[in-house]
Order: sequence, then structure tokens, then C-alpha cells
Amino acid sequence: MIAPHGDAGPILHLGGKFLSLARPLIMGVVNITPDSFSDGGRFFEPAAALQHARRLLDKGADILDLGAESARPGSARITAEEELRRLLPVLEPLLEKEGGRTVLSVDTSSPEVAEAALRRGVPLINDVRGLRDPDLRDVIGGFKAAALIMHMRGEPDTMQDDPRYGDVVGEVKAHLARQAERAAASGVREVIIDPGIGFGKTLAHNLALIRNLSDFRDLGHPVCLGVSRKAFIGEITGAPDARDRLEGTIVANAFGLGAGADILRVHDVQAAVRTVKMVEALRGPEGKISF
Ligand code: HH2
Repeated sequence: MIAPHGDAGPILHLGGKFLSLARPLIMGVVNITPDSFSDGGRFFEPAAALQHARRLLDKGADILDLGAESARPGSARITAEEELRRLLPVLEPLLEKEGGRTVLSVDTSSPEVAEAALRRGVPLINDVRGLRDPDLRDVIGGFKAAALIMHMRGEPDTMQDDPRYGDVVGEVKAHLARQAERAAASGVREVIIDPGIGFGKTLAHNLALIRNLSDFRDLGHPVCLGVSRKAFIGEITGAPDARDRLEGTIVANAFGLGAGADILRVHDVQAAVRTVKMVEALRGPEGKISF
């Protein structure tokens, strides 16, 4: 749970670091994968991933999210050995050289990978499967670390095959509430929630979740939003190439901030930092914003 903490607003405790949520935070994505939907292969080599990570830090990322397995629609799982073989050559130098100026997160559903990361001092595990695996909950809880719990309906290989909900906002919220409780019962220290845009959702589902993001704040956990370059933006703006989705990403992020997002998970960190500055200025001291 986030606790009110004087003038700095709520504070997120990640490892030895305290991040104020008085201003929304930017989580920069580092995909050490050959097949991620928007930048697969670009940062697959450790040297390229490291250079990219440092660039995102220079541009103002508060958190770096390192992922070695793609969860794009249609993707299949890889082994924990393969995930670690990709991850560690990037994670270890980053922890050693940049650990002071950033918080690292590892995007994984594997208890073995999470344990290897936590043992090396990573304070946050981001699981697109929302800690369904009790072993993963126990590993994170055992380290008294933090978890980013994202909602996904099904598995990436089939999640976009006709997803249906009666009340998408209510169902996703109830699921996140249940998983957050399970996480806390396993000893997970901090929970961040995320509605999982594009994960087992149609365009209409994604729009409803972003529009109603403020509802998720009732759960008492920081809310993360990941819209960056996603397919729904391409559907709306007519941009089949993920690299052409920057304007759509900026607008969706601005809207999400207006609806109460605490953390934006993005590929384009500089644009997101500027988006936060603009929205904060427009919101003004009374926190007013209306679309
Ligand atoms: N989206 C992706 C991956 N991980 N984690 C959270 N918490 N929220 C998200 O929206 C989210 C996520 C998909 O983006 P990306 O990592 O760029 O792609 P891929 O899964 O193909 O590597």
C-alpha cells in the first residue's frame, strides 16, 4: 500500500530507494529480445541494450524495466535458462554502474529468473501474468520485494482470439485486487497495479480501461499504464508500423495521466518526460484536469 508522506506525496519504497509519487514516474522499457513487437532485435546484443538503457536514464527514466522474453500477441514462452542468458549480461553491469541513479525492474513471469534478479539486488519484478504463479509470489515475498501486477486474460499466444468481458473495468479491477491480496499474503512488500493494455483486450476494452483508470486508484496501490506504441494506437491512427505511433502514445499517456496514472511504461522516455511536464503544468496546483 502507498502511504501518504507529507509534502512529497505518497512514497514508493523500492529496495533502498524512496520514489515520490507526487509527480508521475517514467518507466523506460529495455527489451533484450529478438522479437518484441516494437523494437525486437534492436537491443538484443548486450552492448546495444546497455547503451540504450543509459540513454533512457539520461533522458530522465526513473525506473528501467528489463525484459528478456517478449509477451507480444502470438509469442511463446522461452526457458528460464535462455531468459537469464539474455538478461544477466545487461542486468549485472547496470546494477554495478548505474544502480545508484536508477531503480531496476525485471519483466518476467519466471520464479527462477525473478530469484536471480532479486538475489542481485533488483527491487521490483514486473509480471505480465499478474503473479498467477504462486511460486513467483513466494519468491518475491521471500525477498520482501515489490511487484508490478499486470492483468492479462489468457496467454500471449491466444489472448487476442476474441477476448470477451461483461464489464471489463470491473473484472480487471477485481482480478488485480485479488492478486494484490495474494501477493501481500506471500510477503510482497509493495504492489503496483496495471490494467494490461493490449493483453487479451479489444480496442473497445483498451479504451474503456484508459478512460476509467481513476477507478483503479480505489485499490490503494500506485497505477502503472503501458500504452506505448501498442496496436490499439495503430488501429485508431492508421499506423501499422509501431514506430509511427509516437503521437498516439503521447495523447494516450496524457489522457492516462489525467485519469490518475502514477507510472507510465514507455519506449520513448524523452517524449514521456515532456508529456508529464505538460500535463502537470496544465493540471495546476489544484490538480484540475478535464478532457
Ligand atoms: N507491456 C508489454 C510488456 N510488459 N508490463 C506492464 N506492466 N505493462 C505493460 O503494458 C506491458 C508490460 C509489452 O510491451 P514490450 O515490452 O515493448 O513488448 P514485448 O512484450 O513484445 O517485449
